[in-house]
Amino acid sequence: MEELSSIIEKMICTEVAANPLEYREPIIGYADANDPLYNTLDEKIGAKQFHPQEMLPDAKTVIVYFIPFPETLIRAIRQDQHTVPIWSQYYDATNKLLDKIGKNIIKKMATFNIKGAMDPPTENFDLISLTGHWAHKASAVIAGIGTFGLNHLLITRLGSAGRLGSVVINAKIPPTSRPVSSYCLYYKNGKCRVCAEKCPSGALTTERFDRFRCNAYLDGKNIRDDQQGCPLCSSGPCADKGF
Ligand code: B12
Ligand code: SF4
Ligand code: SF4
Repeated sequence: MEELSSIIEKMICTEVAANPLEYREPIIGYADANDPLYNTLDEKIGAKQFHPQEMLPDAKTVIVYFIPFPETLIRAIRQDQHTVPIWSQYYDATNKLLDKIGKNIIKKMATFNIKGAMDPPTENFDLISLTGHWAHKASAVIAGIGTFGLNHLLITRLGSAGRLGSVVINAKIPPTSRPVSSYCLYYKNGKCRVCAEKCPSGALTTERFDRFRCNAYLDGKNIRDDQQGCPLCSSGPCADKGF
């Protein structure tokens, strides 16, 4: 039988290519559901996180997929405007695409008698603490498809401008390896602070990320559909590549 990883990768790439919006090539990785890093997340994140086995009792693998936004979008967000309609358009459309991909992976796995479970790409967080119980970024870091940047986003080899999802399954796929050093220039050599300098709300500095301040800014700004989100911390040199 064809390798499970190759079936999953073909499915994700086909879904992304068939989408009316353009994207770059998805990055797909696998975390061992028993990776000891999962036991450290409550402390690192400061809120109770689901272990993969709380998502699916006999979880063995977490599939993570990052869908990088296209160069046209990255050129638009680098113009430093606070409202970028293409960012809003991709924000909504990519959430739907990620949800569809996750549900299709679970359906496909069922044809091999494999169980799957997932959480939606977003809207799965507590509105008071502004923290989710299943953080896709944490699984992406454990699967090695990227590292955290000063912008508090996942930076992959194709950058941080993109969105990601994850699915837990009860079949074993060999885990992908983790990069040896950070993809962020600030963590690499201290030579970049662009995301913090661009942040219009003051939420992001070299010392901290104040999610309440970021959220208050987003709430105040996102009045119309074409104003959703803020692209500025996704628009630095790591928007389209990791270092
Ligand atoms: C709640 C939430 C928000 C809240 C609060 C953000 C927050 N708490 O971080 C608000 C509304 C403010 C927000 C804003 C944005 N969000 Co948001 N958000 C989420 C959500 C639902 C949960 C995030 C969460 O709980 N994070 C907690 C932890 C993981 O994040 P953290 O505190 O930054 O992690 C630090 C430490 O805890 C530690 N750490 C955490 N885990 C681990 C694991 C290991 C192994 C290690 C070593 C360290 C470590 O290091 C991290 C960096 O210092 C996720 C979807 C999801 N369920 O995953 C999307 C998500 C994180 N958001 C996303 C995006 C794109 C945005 C915005 C750009 C939206 C916009 N403006 O248009 C901004 C960016 C703000 C920023 N610079 O981070 C994307 C991230 C894409 C990417 N490339 O990383 C996600 C994954 C949605 C998606 N499906 O793609 N978001
Ligand atoms: S803009 Fe620079 S400092 Fe900020 S996350 Fe990207 S590489 Fe790191
Ligand atoms: S999304 Fe905007 S306000 Fe929030 S941290 Fe990023 S740049 Fe700052």
